[in-house]
Amino acid sequence: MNTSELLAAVKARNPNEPEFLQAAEEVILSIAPVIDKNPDFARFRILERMLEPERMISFRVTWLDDKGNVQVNRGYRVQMNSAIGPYKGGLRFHPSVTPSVLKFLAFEQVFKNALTGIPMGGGKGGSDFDPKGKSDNEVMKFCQAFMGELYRHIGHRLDVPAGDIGVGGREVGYMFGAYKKLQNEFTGVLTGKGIGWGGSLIRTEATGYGLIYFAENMLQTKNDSLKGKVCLVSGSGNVAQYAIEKIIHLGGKAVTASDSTGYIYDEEGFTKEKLEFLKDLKNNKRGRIKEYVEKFKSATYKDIDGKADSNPLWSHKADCAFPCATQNEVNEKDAKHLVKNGLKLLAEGANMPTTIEGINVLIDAGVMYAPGKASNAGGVATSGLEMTQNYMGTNWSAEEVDAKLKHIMKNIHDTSLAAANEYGKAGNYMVGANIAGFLKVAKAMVAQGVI
Ligand code: NDP
Ligand code: 2IT
Repeated sequence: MNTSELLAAVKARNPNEPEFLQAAEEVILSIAPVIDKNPDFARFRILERMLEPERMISFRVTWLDDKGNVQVNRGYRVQMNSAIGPYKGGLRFHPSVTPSVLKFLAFEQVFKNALTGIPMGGGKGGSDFDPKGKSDNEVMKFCQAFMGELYRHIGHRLDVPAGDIGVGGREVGYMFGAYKKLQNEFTGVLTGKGIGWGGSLIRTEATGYGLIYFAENMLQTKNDSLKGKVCLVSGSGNVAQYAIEKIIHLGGKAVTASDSTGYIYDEEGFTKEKLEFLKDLKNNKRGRIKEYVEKFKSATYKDIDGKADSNPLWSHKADCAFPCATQNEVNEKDAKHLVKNGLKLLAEGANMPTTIEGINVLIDAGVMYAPGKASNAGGVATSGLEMTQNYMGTNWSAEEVDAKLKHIMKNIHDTSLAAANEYGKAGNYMVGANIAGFLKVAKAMVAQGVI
């Protein structure tokens, strides 16, 4: 099958799955020269097999809300690929969760996890449950009902879920408690656990910190750094918060943050004090980003209309952009605004936040562009370090974990650049990350035979 035949076959086989097809197309186009060079990969139909989940579980989740009403949600786990290790990847609780969204996330996770150098396969799961506006009790009831089915399909050597949108420390705690009770064993079956019961220091910070380490590595290739750079950040959850924190540490200026209703622009930039306010607002009070401008008068707030043809957050002048909210939040028009304003670098904290058209605009304009599967891999890499600590029955210090994280991000950066170079696409981190991730998994699949 040549590339266009494969693309057509994947489209025909996965109708109504736009997100999955978007992620698949990007990879298929990047990998074509690798397949041409390695006839075994075509003969063993490696890419076709990677595009098919090894197993996909879908289940009903029934629970009682605070008023005593019965609620019904859908739960899923996509076990995409286990060639190089147990399935590994987060759980997303958001009303927009569909099989297409989870398949795209699981597919990207396979490449991302391979890039970390830690033996982890790829998976993803979640539910259309919306934690927003729910009481703690309702979130606990839902998590227990969700784990009431999921526990049969996971295990510390089989499939190790973690957090993603709508799933943070609170949800991981409730799910871990439910798993432990049902399975009657204490193992590292989830990552992102609390410190003191198997969690790793720096896991909370890891995705945001790793993203900014990666960006710093990119800038260093041009003898540049984040110091003094004006940065646009979207989102205000786990990834955005720690991206902003590391931007501050490295002397950059983060001027925006957002949630699904709007964004703030603070010309003076985030300080430690402002960031603490944001963390408390989002993590403890579970409030809206709008409240930031009531406290800090240097900032302005604007609604974001999800249906508009561009997002005003990306129309501000900046050197660097870090989308850290969700998929397809930077489209072609947004990318053009960024380029017109002199953007130097865009590194993805979220998974697939830039559309294919948006990526093309950035790359054609010479903007340094890092795909999420490389630049946000610090989260899952540190989950891998959490698994290792759990297997060993030990805890590493924050300094040790942070040093390992930095080292892993540098490795991913260098490996992606080297692969891009080797295939005649110098400086193209997207093609490089796809090729390097693919090669590792593909070689394992060839070695393990037709299964
Ligand atoms: P959180 O739930 O902590 O935060 C998500 C943020 O994005 C919130 O500010 C949320 O706003 C906003 N958001 C969510 N959905 C939408 C939407 N449809 N439109 C606009 N804004 C939205 O999630 P994380 O920070 O963990 O995840 C953010 C991104 O990073 C995701 O793409 C995730 O897959 C990716 N990622 C996460 C990793 C992790 O370790 N957590 C690792 C690697 C990638 P609101 O408060 O209104 O919902
Ligand atoms: O998208 C991701 O890499 C995550 N949500 C983190 C997954 C993990 O297993 O830590």
